[in-house]
Amino acid sequence: SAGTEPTEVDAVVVGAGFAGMYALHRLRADGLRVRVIEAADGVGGVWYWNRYPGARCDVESVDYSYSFSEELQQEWDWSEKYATQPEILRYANHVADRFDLRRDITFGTRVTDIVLDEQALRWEVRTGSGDVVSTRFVVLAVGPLSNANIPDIAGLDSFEGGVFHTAHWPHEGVDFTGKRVGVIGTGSSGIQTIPCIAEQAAQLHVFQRSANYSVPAGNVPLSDADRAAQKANYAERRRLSFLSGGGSPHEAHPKSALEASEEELREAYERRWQLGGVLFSKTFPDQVLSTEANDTARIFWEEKVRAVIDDPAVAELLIPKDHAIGTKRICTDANYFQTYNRDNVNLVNLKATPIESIDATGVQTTGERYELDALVLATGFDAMTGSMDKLNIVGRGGQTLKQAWAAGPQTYLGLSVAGFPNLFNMTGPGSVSVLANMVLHSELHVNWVADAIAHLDAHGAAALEARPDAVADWVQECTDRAAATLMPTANSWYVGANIPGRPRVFMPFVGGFGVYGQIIADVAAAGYKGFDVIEAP
Ligand code: NA7
Repeated sequence: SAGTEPTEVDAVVVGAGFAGMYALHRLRADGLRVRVIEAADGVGGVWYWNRYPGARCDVESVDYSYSFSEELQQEWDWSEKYATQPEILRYANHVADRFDLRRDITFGTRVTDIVLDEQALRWEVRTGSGDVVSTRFVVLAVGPLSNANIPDIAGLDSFEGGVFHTAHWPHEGVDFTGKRVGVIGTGSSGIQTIPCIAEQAAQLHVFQRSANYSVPAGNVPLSDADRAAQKANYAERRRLSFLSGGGSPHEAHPKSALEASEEELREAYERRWQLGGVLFSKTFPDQVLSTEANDTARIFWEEKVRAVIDDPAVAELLIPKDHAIGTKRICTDANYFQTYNRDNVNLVNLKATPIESIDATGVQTTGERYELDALVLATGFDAMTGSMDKLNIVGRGGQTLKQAWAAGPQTYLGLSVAGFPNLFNMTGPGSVSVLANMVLHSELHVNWVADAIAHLDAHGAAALEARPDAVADWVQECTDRAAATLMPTANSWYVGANIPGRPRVFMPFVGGFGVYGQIIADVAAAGYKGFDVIEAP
């Protein structure tokens, strides 16, 4: 509560998801006074909010978990290869209890303003509850996929059935039994939830704007023997993960897709298909580097998907025509495409007949009208920068972060912004971010920041601030690396294409998690090259 909160701290952490929780643990262990401010009533970030039926991680549980504590790794038992949302949330709560995190977290409170005092080099953090905290460091751990995108559709507010965004799902759940349900959106969230809702609802209409690539998730329960093997091998697995492209151990085929024979291609894709999971899009090392290589995966995928859909006309609509496979995050599913064989499921092609309006009882497209009792918005997020834009972050000269990023996010290493000393951003634009395992990425970032703070203190320095030239170089490097791939060619949320008015900039660093980790470590080892280390005022 406001009364018991310290008004002077060393670090304010915004958000108590995986990055924020570890930031608290690590910085507190380093002797800092830390205050975490979290809008939700509990820890877990995206796993607190995204409670829709079918919500599950697409990174293996053994990887999508903290590595910082060997005791934690050994004592926690994952029940499935890919954990469900409730299990991940239980894990987050377990971590909060085990490391006594809650006493330094203010829940149910939203940060509104973060304003620099340029003379003192301190930040004033204000919250919606009227709290004011003065701090030396700010760690933004708000998450790249946390600001829900509510589509701008005429009449949406007038709908009298329930409207449920996947990222704001009611805690008590929703019973669709006997109901006529509409789902708008066929990204990862839609593709996970549609098969579950189809089993319950009387009738399900799926409103699809763009078809998406999805592969079988390949989830399986873990046996005691599986868990024992994982626990015995953690050290090596983590070592490989921190060197890997995406934060989980993976070895691509030794050949380029263009060098491989027809038989080798088929064998490799089939093996990945049977295993399941997002690594299908990394079967060959060059799959997103050229259209020719990409086509080998796309053709295999199409054949697999057409084979399980009864109606060829429906199959045609479900096959993407507008982007290369893997250039939007590939989705993983359990019987998604088969769901369209059900009598109670209907696919509405919004490309042919866009939604005109919504009223009290249904959705009107330019083609037909659909009477509905409930509407699910699986419409995603104002990704990467959306949650930071909602904060009034004011740096040097009264410039806001939003102004500084008007032409797209401008960071050095994804960690720091010129004009915003001692403000660090976790897993956002300019870092590998959503292209990697976010738990290990969070650890990497937090450890880097904690080491940087220790460096400042060891040298009696006040602040670390990215230099404008280093920012310009980093933005260029991220752009160049992306341009050497097919990744920026898709209208994805990686380039902000899903939000009207966003500048088109490819935001994540595509060079790989291991490479990125080495780059930021080298910068630190070189005495924070590219940063100004500012003396005490
Ligand atoms: P996504 O992947 O952004 O998917 C959102 C879906 O909603 C996508 O199919 C969109 O179509 C659709 N959408 C968005 N706005 C509209 C409007 N106005 N009308 C119709 N359809 C719309 O979000 P998810 O939550 O599924 O997944 C986000 C990430 O979370 C995922 O990649 C994982 O990393 C975890 P579009 O493709 O834009 O035509």
